[in-house]
Order: sequence, then structure tokens, then C-alpha cells
Amino acid sequence: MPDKVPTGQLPAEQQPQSGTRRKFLRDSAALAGTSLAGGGLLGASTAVAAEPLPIPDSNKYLGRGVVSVPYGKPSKFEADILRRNVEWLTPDTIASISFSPIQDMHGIITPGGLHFERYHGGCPDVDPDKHLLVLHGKVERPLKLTRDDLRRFPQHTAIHFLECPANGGMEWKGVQMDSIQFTHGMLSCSEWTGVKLSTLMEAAGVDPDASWMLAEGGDASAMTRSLPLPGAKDQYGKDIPDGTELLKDAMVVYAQNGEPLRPEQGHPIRLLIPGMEANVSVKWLRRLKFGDKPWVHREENSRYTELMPDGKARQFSFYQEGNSVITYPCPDKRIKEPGFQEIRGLAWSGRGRITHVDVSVDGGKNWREAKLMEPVLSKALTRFTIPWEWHGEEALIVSRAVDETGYVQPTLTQLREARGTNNIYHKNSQQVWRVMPDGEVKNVQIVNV
Ligand SMILES: Nc1nc2c(c(=O)[nH]1)N[C@H]1C(S)=C(S)[C@@H](COP(=O)(O)O)O[C@H]1N2
Ligand SMILES: [Mo]
Repeated sequence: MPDKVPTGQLPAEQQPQSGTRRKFLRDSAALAGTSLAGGGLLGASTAVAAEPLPIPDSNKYLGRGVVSVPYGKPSKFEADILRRNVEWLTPDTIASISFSPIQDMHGIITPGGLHFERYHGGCPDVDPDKHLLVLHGKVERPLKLTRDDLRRFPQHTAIHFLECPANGGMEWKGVQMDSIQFTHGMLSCSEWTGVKLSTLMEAAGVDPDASWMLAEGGDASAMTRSLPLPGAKDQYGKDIPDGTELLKDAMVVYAQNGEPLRPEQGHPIRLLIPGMEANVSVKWLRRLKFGDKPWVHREENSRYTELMPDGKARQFSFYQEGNSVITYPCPDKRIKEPGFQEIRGLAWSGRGRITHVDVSVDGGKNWREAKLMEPVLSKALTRFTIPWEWHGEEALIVSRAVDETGYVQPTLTQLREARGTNNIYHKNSQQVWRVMPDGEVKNVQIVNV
């Protein structure tokens, strides 16, 4: 695009794409002469608009009064920011998934109405005054609790992501969706409030040698999962070491982003196991049973296991490993104008904090370090940004996250080498987007990088 505004003196190699954060700030402060003022960020129309604005209609009439909308809704002009499902993915909408529009989100919190939904038997309406949670099995004092009872316990609030382990599963075998909503949208992040599991276990007097916990949901699927506590072994005697980590931050939650849980998220109460595959965060929670071995239910047997290249199944693979994706530009958010672009994305790890994100615009040959936006929280979505000057060349943009354990997000080739192709769960490989000369963005897979 031709520059309509004088672009000044900075040689191309001093422009933001090769600079550090400090360099970028300096350049953007000296607006004349930087690419921010040139044909990109501040296009000709913006730069010449120094005349008084005409009076808009909204200045000329009285607006709506208070409580005309007692529970606020988004502007009618934002009506395309919606959860969506993929019709062919499941035979019906009862046992199905909707995806969060992560291409349209900012910051790290997912509004309640846009949190992805996953039901194995539909979303029930549960009366919080009648719903009960039972703690039983290897306990000194079995407990039967209403939501009101739970609210009397010491409260705990934390921000955590939830991700279905099938997120990206369609890509695993090469079904490529040209939409980040469908490749990565089984991912949301909320501020959750409730009671720590350890607090409830203390109240029930859980037997110190109980090493497994069964969680059961009150919906038509009666979702049931076995979860490891410290000292857990699988049914073959192998150590399952995840219980110590689980107990640190597991909660029974009754609130989400400051309001009661949404029905879709398990109102009135759900289990929340930060960092683990979302399947174990059992919704409409009605029972926690303590024992000393896994129950090996359907969802930890025929489902939520992974068929490995040697024909054996990986079981109890609970944690979501380090992951990231570029949310702008992406197939759902093409580039409209050449010039300055801020590449933006999300990174997350079920193992703790994100410590580092690198971004490449040449398919992973060269990398630059992105800036992490505060807050950077454990087992929460983390925002990253990096400036990029784009002049209509084809580019392969990709991000790579590192978490506090030192884990580096793998390439798809590395992931397929380790786990084969007969899998749908835990696909956390680097996502490559191909930027076309007209600014359109495609989902591509690079083989053998
Ligand atoms: N009772 C119950 N809990 C459940 C499910 C369910 O169908 N029933 N689905 C699980 C799955 S597979 C996922 S990915 C998460 C999704 O949580 P969300 O719908 O709040 O996003 O809930 C889990 N908990
Ligand atoms: Mo899931």
C-alpha cells in the first residue's frame, strides 16, 4: 500500500520488526517517520482527520434508562461473537461441544456466556436448594452438603483455564479447519470461587491411605472419573504421581467470574482440577468417594486414553502440557492493511506458569521472543504480543511456549513421532498459520521441521 503520509528517515532495518521492546517504544513515540504513522497502523484517513468530527446521531437522542436491560448483554453490533459447534463432529447437540470464539477475545478471562460447552448427556437445570454433594468411602465422617453448606467453608478464588483434551484433535490426523475457533476453541479461562478440596477432605476426615477419589456428576451422562491422590498407583501397581499436584489446587466451585456458575459450566457446583484435562472437572458434582484404587470407568477406559504407536494405550494422562497459539492474525482474523501489525496470542500450561513464548514468521527457522502481558498466572491463559511489520509477503507465523518446568511446546512432527497418529487427545503442538499476500490466513501443517 502506498504511504500517503511522509514516512521520514528511519531505515527499514531500524523499524520495529527487528527491535527490542524499548526500541519499539522509542520508534512509536517519534510518530513521524515510523511505520506506525506510515501506511500501516495510522493509515492516511486517520492521519489527516484533525478537523472537528460531525455530531453523531447518538449525541442527539436520549439513551436507554437504567435496568432497561436488568442483566446486561453485549452490544447488538457484536452479535457475531458467539460459541459455535461443528455440525458434522457429533451426531447430535446433546453429546457435543461448542467452541469459544477465542479470535475475538482480549485479556485472559472468558465471559461466562462464551465459555466453551461440553456435554456427554446435555445440560440439566439443577435447583441449588435441592442439589446435594456427598463425601463418602474411606472417610471418618461422611458428609452431605448443600451449596449453602459449601458457602460456609473458607473460600478460595483462583484464575484457571479449562481445556478439553480433545482440543485440536481433528488436526491430529490432518483434518484442517480454517478457523482458530475450531482448532483451539475448546479452551476458556475464568476466575473460579469455591472451597478447596483439601478443606473438604479435612472436614470429612479422609483416611490418610485413601489414594484415589471418584467424582460423579448429576447429569444424564453421570460423568464419572477416578482421580489420583498422593500415593496413587494404577490397577497394575504403577505409581501415578499426579495426586500431590492435584491436591494443591483442586476445588469444588460454585462461582465463576463473580456470579453463580452458569448452567453450562455445572451450576450449582462442579469440581475444578486446575491444569488437568477438563473432562475430570466433573460438572453438577454430586459425589466424591474415597478409596485406594481407580474405579476404571468408561471415561478412563474406552475414552480419555491414548492409542500409542506400539498399539498400547496411555491411560491417566491427566495434565494439559504447554501450548500456545497466535490469535491475530489467524484464519478468522485476516490482515486488512499492510504495515504495523501486533501479533497476539495465548499461551498456557497445565504444569504451571508460562515463562517464555517465541514467535517465528518464517515457519520456525528464526524466532523472536514475545512479550508476556501481566498477569502471568499458574495454569491460566497468558497473553503474548510481538510487533511485526508486514508488507504483503507470504509468511508462516507460529508460536512456541515454554513453561516453568522447562517444557518446550513441540512441533506437530515431534508430537506425531512420540504419539503416532491414532489419537485425538492432548494435541498441544505448535500451530502454523500461513499469511497470504492479500492478508488472508490459512491453517497449514509443516511436515519435517
Ligand atoms: N457431569 C459432567 N461433567 C463434565 C462433562 C459432562 O458431560 N458431564 N463433560 C466434561 C468434559 S469432556 C469437559 S471438556 C468439561 C467441559 O467443561 P465446560 O462445559 O464447563 O467447558 O466438562 C467435563 N465435565
Ligand atoms: Mo472434554
